[in-house]
Amino acid sequence: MVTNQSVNDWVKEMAEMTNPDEIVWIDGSEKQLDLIKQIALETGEMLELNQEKLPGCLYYRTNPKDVARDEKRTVICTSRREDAGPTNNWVSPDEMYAKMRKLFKDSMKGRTMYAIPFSMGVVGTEFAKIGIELTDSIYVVLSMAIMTRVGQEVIEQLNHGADFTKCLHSKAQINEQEKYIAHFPEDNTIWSINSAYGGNVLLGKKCLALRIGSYLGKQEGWMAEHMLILKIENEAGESKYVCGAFPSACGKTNLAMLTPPDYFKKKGYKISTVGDDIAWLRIGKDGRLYAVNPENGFFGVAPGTNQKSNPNALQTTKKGTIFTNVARNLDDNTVWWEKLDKNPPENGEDWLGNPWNGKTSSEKGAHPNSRFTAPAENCPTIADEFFTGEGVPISAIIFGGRRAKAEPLVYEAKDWNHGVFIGSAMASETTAAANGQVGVVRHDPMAMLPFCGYNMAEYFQHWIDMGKKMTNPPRIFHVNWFRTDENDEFLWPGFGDNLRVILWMLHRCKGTVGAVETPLGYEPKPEDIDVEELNITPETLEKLLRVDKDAWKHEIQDIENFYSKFEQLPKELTDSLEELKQGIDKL
Ligand code: SAT
Ligand code: MN
Repeated sequence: MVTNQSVNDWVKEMAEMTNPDEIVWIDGSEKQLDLIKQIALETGEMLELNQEKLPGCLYYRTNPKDVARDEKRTVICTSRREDAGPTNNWVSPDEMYAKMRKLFKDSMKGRTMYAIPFSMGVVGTEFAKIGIELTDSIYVVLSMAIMTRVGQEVIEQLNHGADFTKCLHSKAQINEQEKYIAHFPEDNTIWSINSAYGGNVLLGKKCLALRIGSYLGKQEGWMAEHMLILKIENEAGESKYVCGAFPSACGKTNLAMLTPPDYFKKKGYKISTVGDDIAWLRIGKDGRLYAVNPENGFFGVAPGTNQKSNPNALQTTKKGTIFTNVARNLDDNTVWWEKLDKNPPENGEDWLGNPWNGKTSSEKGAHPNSRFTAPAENCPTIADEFFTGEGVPISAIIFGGRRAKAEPLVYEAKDWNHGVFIGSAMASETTAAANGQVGVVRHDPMAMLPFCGYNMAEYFQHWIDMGKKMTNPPRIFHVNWFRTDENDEFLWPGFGDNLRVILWMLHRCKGTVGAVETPLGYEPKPEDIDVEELNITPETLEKLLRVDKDAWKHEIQDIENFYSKFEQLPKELTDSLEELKQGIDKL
């Protein structure tokens, strides 16, 4: 029972506005979640999948116009416009509250309001933050129960007076004209309406853990980042941890669950997964940076996930998973998506619910941004440290994007501030994870463009300030697994072989290999990347590492254009840009 008066007052106020038939507090018990699941099955909101092959798994379909994050409808509501900055949509809090109150009025009439007490991070740890999401969607309840830590322990924290983020969601009418995902950082509040797609409605994830989280991190001296966290154990049994920031749908889940090539496996290398999407980072007493994954599950892109690309992710989805907007095999009531295997169902149903023959149809069965929502504990490679929530010391931060040209396979920043510059200047081809055109290059600093909850110039400054506070900061690297040749073929095999590049980074951290200085930063000497048992020619490696003068002249112009959005950028960044320009000119 919730005895915290401010919680009860707030829930009452929200219920008066949205007018649900009843309010149900989620206690996180299996019994209650099962009951709620039964309701979803009875109303047809969700479907049960083959319980022998996929025990505890459910199927869900969103409205066809509601299949991805909607950046145009995502707003940051701060009193002053400049606090949201030039990269966010801004509306004043008063105006947005007024507009949304009208939309929320009676939006839950005839429905149940579920109150979900949740924690991002292991309850009670230094890193953890609490939220309550009020929602009229069972899909949200069941998904939040996978993605966050839900229930009694959180209620106890609240009853002890813990601060919490006030999250309100109503699917309302799923009216795309009136869809809003609004953040009120000054009030620690998130309101989302007229969507039922994960990124817009699982408010603990991008909304709290990144947008509100980044704002809180700036105030409180920590960082909320769009990063995977990976553990690497070497042949001597030593463990190292790295974080990687990549835009949505650029392979973070695959990198986080990487399977080492046989050659490294035989030598005793082992990879474990701490997180695949979000990292919260704090400086430890020893002056190093420590990371936790605040989530409790994976909300991964289904298409492209297969036994070869990511067997661990596939295994993770075999029980207790919700599949959204994938195709169904009606013969055995299982799921299918593009590139799962070479055996699409003949008697299938596509993500829209239409009859679909995967053998003959030229249409896609699954939506390109179809997803699995799977418990982290299912993951065969999940790291022990995930469960303690204590924070792992980070040796290296990796920035990367999806870039056919220009960006080399890997380079290392000269120092922390130069690394901040590299992160601020990174760009990537857009993917199906957000509404809009796919495949256009856009600047996405630190992969946080859609997720930074305040002015990005101040966010860059925060990065620089954090660097000053660390006596032993992580080294910073930039990677590009996606560079192509003249025939548009990928030059680098990617997936498990990315370990080879990460091992070079760890050698750099230890100081056991040298490097070549380029205008971009330090690149590997080709012989220092271990390509044993990999079929790659020295010419290909050379192409992967080449700094192309003309391409970089364009790149610099693009960075200048992007930077011109900001009124004031940290001098450290503009100095680095100037230095890069001079270096490229001299090539
Ligand atoms: O849809 S989510 O924002 O949760 C996933 C992503 O786009 O990174
Ligand atoms: Mn993401």
